[in-house]
Amino acid sequence: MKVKRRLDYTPPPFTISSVELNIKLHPTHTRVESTLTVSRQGVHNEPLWLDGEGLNLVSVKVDDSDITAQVQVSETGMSVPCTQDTFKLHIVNHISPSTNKALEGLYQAGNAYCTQCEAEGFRRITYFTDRPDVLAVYTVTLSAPEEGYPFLLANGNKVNERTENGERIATWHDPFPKPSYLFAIVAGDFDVVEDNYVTASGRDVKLAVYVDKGYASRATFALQALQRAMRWDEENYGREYDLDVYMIVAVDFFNMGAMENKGLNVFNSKYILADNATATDKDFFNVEAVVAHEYFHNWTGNRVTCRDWFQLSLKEGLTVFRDQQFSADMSSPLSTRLSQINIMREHQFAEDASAMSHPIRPDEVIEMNNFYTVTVYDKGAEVIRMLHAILGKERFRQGMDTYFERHDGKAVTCDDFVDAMQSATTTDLSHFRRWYSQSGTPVLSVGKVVNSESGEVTISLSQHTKPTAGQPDKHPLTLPLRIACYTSTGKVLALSKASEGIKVLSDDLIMFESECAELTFNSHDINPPTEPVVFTALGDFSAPVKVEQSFSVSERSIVAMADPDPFNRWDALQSLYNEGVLRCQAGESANLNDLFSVVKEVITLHSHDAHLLAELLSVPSVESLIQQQDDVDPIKLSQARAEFCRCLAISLNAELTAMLQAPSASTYAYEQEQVGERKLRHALLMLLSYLPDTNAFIEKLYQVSDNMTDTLTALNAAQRCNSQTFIALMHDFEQKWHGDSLVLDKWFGLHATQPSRDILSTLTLLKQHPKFADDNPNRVRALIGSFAFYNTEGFHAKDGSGYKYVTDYLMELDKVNPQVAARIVTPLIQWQKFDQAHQQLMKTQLSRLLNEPGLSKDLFEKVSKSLAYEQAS
Ligand code: B3K
Ligand code: ZN
Repeated sequence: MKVKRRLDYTPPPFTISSVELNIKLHPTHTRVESTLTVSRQGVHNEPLWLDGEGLNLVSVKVDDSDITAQVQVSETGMSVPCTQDTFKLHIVNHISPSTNKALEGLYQAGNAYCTQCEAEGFRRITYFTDRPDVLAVYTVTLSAPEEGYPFLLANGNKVNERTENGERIATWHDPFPKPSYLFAIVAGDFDVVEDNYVTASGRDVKLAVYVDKGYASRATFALQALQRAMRWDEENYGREYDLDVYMIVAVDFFNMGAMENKGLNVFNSKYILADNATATDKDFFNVEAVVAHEYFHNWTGNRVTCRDWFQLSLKEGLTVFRDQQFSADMSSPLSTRLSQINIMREHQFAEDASAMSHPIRPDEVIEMNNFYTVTVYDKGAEVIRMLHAILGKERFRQGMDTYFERHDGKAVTCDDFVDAMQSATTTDLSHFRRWYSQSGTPVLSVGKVVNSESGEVTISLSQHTKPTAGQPDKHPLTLPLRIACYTSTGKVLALSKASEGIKVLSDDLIMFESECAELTFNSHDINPPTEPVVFTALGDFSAPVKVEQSFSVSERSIVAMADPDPFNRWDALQSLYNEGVLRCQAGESANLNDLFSVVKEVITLHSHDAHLLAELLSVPSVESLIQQQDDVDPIKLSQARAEFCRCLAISLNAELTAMLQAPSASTYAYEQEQVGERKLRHALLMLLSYLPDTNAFIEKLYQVSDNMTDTLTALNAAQRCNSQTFIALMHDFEQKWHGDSLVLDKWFGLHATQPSRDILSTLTLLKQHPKFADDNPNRVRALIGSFAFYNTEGFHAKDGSGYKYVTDYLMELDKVNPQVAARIVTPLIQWQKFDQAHQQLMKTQLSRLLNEPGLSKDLFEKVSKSLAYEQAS
């Protein structure tokens, strides 16, 4: 299959400055009439190439002459002979939205029509130069039966609406030139929640959220989140909204989270609908974050867009960074940061260790949809965060202002972005740019020598990145390190010397750019041998790296108690837990008391802060533990983790039980104090559920809970604690919520992650559930996705049955929705970390997939890379 390469970029031979679309909606015969204003760029005689897939072409005219017979049509597009330099091209084609189950282009979601064009979906609607550096002004006329389609929506501002012979006809005009991937239309009947927003400069903007009938009350939180995001972007980045109306439509059938189409976002209903009875605290958090993310794209993505898809992180990494800043301002900054770090450690490090490892700006792509990854998004955001640390808040803002000034209305590259940042600082960023081209997770090794005579503390730093798929040679990267050196009583040592390879940016921030280097700290009035000194290098997880540093248990205890940085304090306990799991794996579960006494001390110190306590009491997930080891037997690891949790719960039973409280009398609200209380209850129960006598509390919690967070805490705990209780509560839950698809997804997910011996029969039964459907991505992700990603013992079963089950399903799903299939295959291609036996079983299934006739590009790219990596490694 065809590989596209970043370095092959050439500017488009033709541009299209305006597009007029006339779309007459019909389930199987939607008629699309398109009039394009085309201009040749430069001097050449090439024909005009237009992308088009799955289209039924009716006619083509250049200006007024019919050239249908002269065009050459293939499966991927058409070639149009043309002699003029500027001309109008008139195309008519048909498409069938009701049979479009891949959910790319125009499709039906329930009774409504909607579109998804990023990355390359516009070519499934009509013929076009479907690449992000062709920016055009769109005028769109939609028509559909008056009955059933009271709302006809498109990008921009509505300029006309009328009815004619039972048809509704609406015309929209978007004055901002945009790439085709931001095009959207929606038609259907909805409940609408409306409000307005007055921008900083006094312009009145109409806001509207469209949801399924009967769901209006679940849309108000999203609308308010939008208003908060609009204000925040004005206050923090000086960015205002630019159209007269901002619309969000929520649909139940959607391949991912949401889409930032200009003025007309389309969302997975999961990230819009939220009320006190059905949404968890995490759901509220996610709704606010995703609404903000799509809104922030209006500047970082829409006004300034990507030149080509290899530059995706230009808009995604930056917009994720912006939504992370926003979320930290709206909720608990520490929990927000820790959940981002967990995503990096559980998922991004895993991707970087696999055959799909790629730089945040990839070099080669077969199917672009495969590159909406944790690397491009989350590591991309970490790269922006590093720039933010290096430049500091003010200069970073200056750099952003320059970026917008220089590039508004243009399609640009990651290099253009770094150039704008460089203009705001005297710190040389040329070495930093390597983060855009080098893949893999660097390992930072830290050593410490204390000279008892001089009192000097010498820290040695070195960095190394293992070869990754397609990149055998690695170079040192620029690592901004937030450092601290202090004694057990909290006395801070001053940095006195930094060797070559290090730039000191401030008292606690350095840039480490070489393979190895040294720092020297002066201990003046303290006496290191008697007062132990510790050094930490990665406050706030200041670079996306793994750290290797030998810490004794007592040094970790000092860090957990005294480090100035909350991430370091949390991480010190995480590494103690990691060590505890390792000891359990080695059969030493009787030897954990030294660890537990540190945990006790730390939680006593922080007993007043529920948010922090909840984080401190969370044992690293199996997924993040896997990234700390090689040659992993996932079943043994999962059992060792469970054993560790059980021992921890026994040892801390008194403390944990004392902190465990039933929900307070106040009714549920998504507000931070309550969120902290529920989060702590969850963390405590996740440990105490290893002890059988917690069952009564779990049942009680389920009965008294007035909110989805506590209800799910009870179900999660029951899943671990007592299978009879779990079955009974799940039955009750289904009775209550079977009519509510978002809540029902949680129920499917809980079934899929249960540690049961006959999990595969459970899955088979659930696939036959009347509410399960292969063409509903949320359902498929809830059942099969949750199993593959999070049911360690089921998915990695020794006999390979879990792998086979998922593979069999993917073969079917690939025919319906290749994008979703290619997401769910992720855990299967990440075999590198496992022992030989598991690797072999995983590869056997990957080979079966690769041999499947008619495999999609999406699965082919991931599976073939994964198997080819085997030969190379
Ligand atoms: N830009 C979209 C993602 C599109 C994914 C295409 N397969 C959502 C977002 O990141 O905001
Ligand atoms: Zn995005």
